[in-house]
Amino acid sequence: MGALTNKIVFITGATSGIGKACAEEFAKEGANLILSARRIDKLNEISESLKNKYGIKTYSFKLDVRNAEEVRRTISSLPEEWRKIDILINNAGLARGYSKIVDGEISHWEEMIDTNVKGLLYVTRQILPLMVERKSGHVINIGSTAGHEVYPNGNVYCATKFAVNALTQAIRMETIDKNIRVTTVDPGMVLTNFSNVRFSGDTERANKIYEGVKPLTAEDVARTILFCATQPEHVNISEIILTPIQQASVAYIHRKK
Ligand code: NDP
Ligand code: 8X3
Repeated sequence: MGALTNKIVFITGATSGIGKACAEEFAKEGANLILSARRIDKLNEISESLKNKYGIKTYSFKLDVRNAEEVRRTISSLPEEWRKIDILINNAGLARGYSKIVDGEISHWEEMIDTNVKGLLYVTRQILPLMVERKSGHVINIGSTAGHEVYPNGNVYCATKFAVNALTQAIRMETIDKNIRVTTVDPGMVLTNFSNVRFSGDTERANKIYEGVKPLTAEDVARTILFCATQPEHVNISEIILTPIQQASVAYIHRKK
């Protein structure tokens, strides 16, 4: 028996990086998984592999968290046996671009705000009522050190992660009498596809971000998320900030030559 046997965990953005690593870590503990993201082929591959490896159940579907109607339709039509969601991991997110506001691309701002803030809200709006009804559940948002400190050229991405931090606090207060746990896990530099997405496939620029640093791995973050999810039921971890040992703040980084 794993620590989460028979629990249902819903993960957004499960095709890559932290979301994918969470799927693996939670499957190891016996959780049944609802996996969502836009790339359905990749999602199905991950889902099949976890079922075979850990003997868990999975339910996967294509979901773009930016589309409020798609979020409403897909979640409201979950089969009955999948509606008792114990843990929601609001992970889907991205940074796009790295410019000063004076030079900013409006489409980049919209993509980040629509995904990181509005997408998180749309998904939470559908799943939180199910938790409130059952007086049980755990919402885990993936924030960032960028939700605590701003850095030049990070502007809108940072603003979205500050918003995640604010929304986490709001959900926590608003469900205080509903026996629901609410957590934000806020990593610094993690080696995933994040920087490739930020620089729209310019791998040279993306790789420079990690020059001389040993970044966190997606598995490091997933294990931290699992830690939050496996505490005794009366314990709420509000916030965890984790960074590589070489990173003391978003922009204060010791790079080995
Ligand atoms: P990845 O790019 O590796 O993974 C991002 C995941 O989000 C993918 O599975 C992607 O799936 C999904 N996603 C993106 N947009 C959407 C969308 N509109 N709808 C549904 N799913 C979407 O990056 P990370 O794993 O690093 O990022 C995960 C989270 O961690 C993000 O919220 C990010 O801000 C946060 N974070 C990352 C850090 C880092 O340094 N890497 C540090 C701190 C926080 P698909 O494309 O298939 O839809
Ligand atoms: C990602 C970390 O420092 O690139 O959330 O903004 S950073």
